[in-house]
Amino acid sequence: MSEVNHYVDYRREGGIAFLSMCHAPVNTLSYELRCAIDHYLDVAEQDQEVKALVLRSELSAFSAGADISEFGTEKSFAEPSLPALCDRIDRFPKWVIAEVAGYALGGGLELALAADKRIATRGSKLGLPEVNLGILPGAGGTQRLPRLIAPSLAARMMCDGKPISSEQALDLGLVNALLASSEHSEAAIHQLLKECEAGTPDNMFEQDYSLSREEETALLEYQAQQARRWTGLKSPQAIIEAVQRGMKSSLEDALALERKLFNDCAASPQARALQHAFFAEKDALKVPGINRDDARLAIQEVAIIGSGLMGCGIAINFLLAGIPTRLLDVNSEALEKARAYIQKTIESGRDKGRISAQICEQAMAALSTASDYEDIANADLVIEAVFEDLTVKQSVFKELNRHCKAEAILASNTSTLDLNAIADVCARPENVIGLHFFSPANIMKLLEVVRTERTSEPVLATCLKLAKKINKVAVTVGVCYGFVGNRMVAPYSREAFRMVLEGASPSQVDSALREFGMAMGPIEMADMAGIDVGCMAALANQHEWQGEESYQALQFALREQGRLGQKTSAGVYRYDGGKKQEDPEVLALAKEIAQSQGIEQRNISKEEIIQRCIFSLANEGFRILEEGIALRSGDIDVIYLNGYGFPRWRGGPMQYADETGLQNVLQGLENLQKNLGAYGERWFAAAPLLKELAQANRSAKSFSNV
Ligand code: T1G
Repeated sequence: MSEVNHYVDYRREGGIAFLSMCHAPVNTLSYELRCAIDHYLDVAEQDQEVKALVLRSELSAFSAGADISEFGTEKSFAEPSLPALCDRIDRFPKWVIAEVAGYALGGGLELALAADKRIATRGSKLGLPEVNLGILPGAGGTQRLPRLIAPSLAARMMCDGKPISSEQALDLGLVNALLASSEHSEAAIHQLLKECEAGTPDNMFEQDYSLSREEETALLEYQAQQARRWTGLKSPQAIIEAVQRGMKSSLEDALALERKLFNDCAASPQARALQHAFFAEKDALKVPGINRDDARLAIQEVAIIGSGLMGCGIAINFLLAGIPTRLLDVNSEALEKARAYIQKTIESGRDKGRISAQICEQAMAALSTASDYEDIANADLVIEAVFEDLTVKQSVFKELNRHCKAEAILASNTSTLDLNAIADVCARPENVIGLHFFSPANIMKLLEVVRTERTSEPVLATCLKLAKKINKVAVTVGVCYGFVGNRMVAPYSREAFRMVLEGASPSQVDSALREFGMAMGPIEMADMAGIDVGCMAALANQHEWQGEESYQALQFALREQGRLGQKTSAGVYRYDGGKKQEDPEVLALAKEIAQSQGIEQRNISKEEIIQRCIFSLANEGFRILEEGIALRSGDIDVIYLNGYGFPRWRGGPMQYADETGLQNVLQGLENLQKNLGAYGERWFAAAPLLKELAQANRSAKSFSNV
């Protein structure tokens, strides 16, 4: 007999019932799918012919877990809830085998853990990634996994949130058999059932478990090792508690503990932030009128103009994706250095186990160099990564115009300049786009894809599709000075340097922002990027700060002294032997500048430091939204999470503003405007869109340019 509904295909062959989930695209365990599974569990339980049940998928993946879009709605826990479904499978009176193909994640793996046996196709992935969403496995995973494999390894798997391969799962005893492919499952299933014949189906509720001293020690040692990485995070600690206490309790009590810990985490701002980040990264790829799958332009050869650090980093992305890449530079010595740098970087990835030897070999074979524009005439995509000067870039594009084939995509890696002005010198401006990589370009995930007024849809679609191929998180933005990321970092950095003039020490500013969760403080970031680079950007953007020299004065003074940051072992900080130290000379210089500008020095609280920097960041984000430079607030968050070290568990500057409440952000800006005299008057005027949304009691997320 066989029945199909939208969610499950059910059939019985002899004594074995096959319950195949078919809820496209990834079998998320929505309320409807849970009801269908529950219904066919009834059918299998009542059918006397059925001796065993196989839980599998008709799709390429077993299941992506609970439906995250249901979170916060009553559907999420409407019966049959996922925990109840797993408990039912655990107690099921007949043998249950889970057949995993593709991946079983979150609640999907928890369903499989509740089965008596698990078989998996080679290359499939099994994981409990809930920690990445600010929660923990909430359908028995924190209790069944440590009852199937070593508890300390189970905790590590849940706290890392990364899936393991089916081969690793076999080694750990998490799966009972591996399949070459799902076509071969019948034989494995019959073999497993034969082994089970003598026994009765497992029921974890009726078995005793304990946590050995060694395992508890290993668990606590792991927790101690991770303390720094888990700063600000709730759910990893909750997982450790769930395993440590749950393993000393009956499964019934342990599941009740899991439920309590899950609800605590699920109600936290960081769960909202991490789930926001998950969907924001998916939404960022949705650009009106653009379908990545429509990307008609095949990119089979890439050329990079400029063999500096950025050019090499960009090239490595394409080489590792197996795309032939030619590095062009007029200086042959620079090309040799570049080739050596690229080889060293890729081989170091291989030696650290991040890249296979085969990928490493293919990558180096795909690299070529050239010194003449004629040599890149056949490139499908050319990315210019030369000196950040508009005239220089325009001259490069004139050459590209002359030598590249008509359909070639011509991209600039500029981080601030006017791409419309670059497109103006091209015969085919519709082929011009910005691909703003972040240094180091082979490491940083973020790619700002900058569309000019004339960039064509096929060119944009091709670049978005290519971004996924080179494993980048792409966000489509419009043209303005600094696009989104760098434009917002200007006021953020302005406040940091201004507060040093007002009496805060650089390390006070940086440690306040690090404590907030930023990967680096704004001042140490300026030292890393180069004080001269900051000054150059300021001069290029002079219209923004004309007549307000205060906050740039310290950087220009340092540049005059040749203190350019880490690269000269002295910038705002000193770097003697690489160790960063506060420099009294800089504090004295800041005081002198403050006096010359009539700025009264005072103690500045950590709260003020954070508010002035982060509210300035968000305020600029609202201006960017109202100008249509970014499509949605989530796009801005994705940029800050993936390119500027903003803490993921806060969701991004716009999510932070929403979590703070826009009225509170508005009130904060108004207070700063009032309390900081003429400077505050000038720089803390709230963006009109922020005012509008705050007064309408709306969120940044509720606004969209889509
Ligand atoms: N819930 C809702 N939608 C999901 C989803 C999920 N769990 N997983 C994927 N999608 C959507 C995604 O937004 C996209 O939608 C489409 O499916 C294709 O995904 C109780 C509580 C599974 C590895 O954290 O990691 O179980 O954009 O483009 O690149 O303990 O999606 O097409 O409209 O990403 O092949 C735990 C999250 C949930 C897995 C597939 N599970 N998903 O990657 O396709 S919490 C996760 C992923 C839980 C239990 C707890 C990836 C993927 P759209 P995609 P992909």
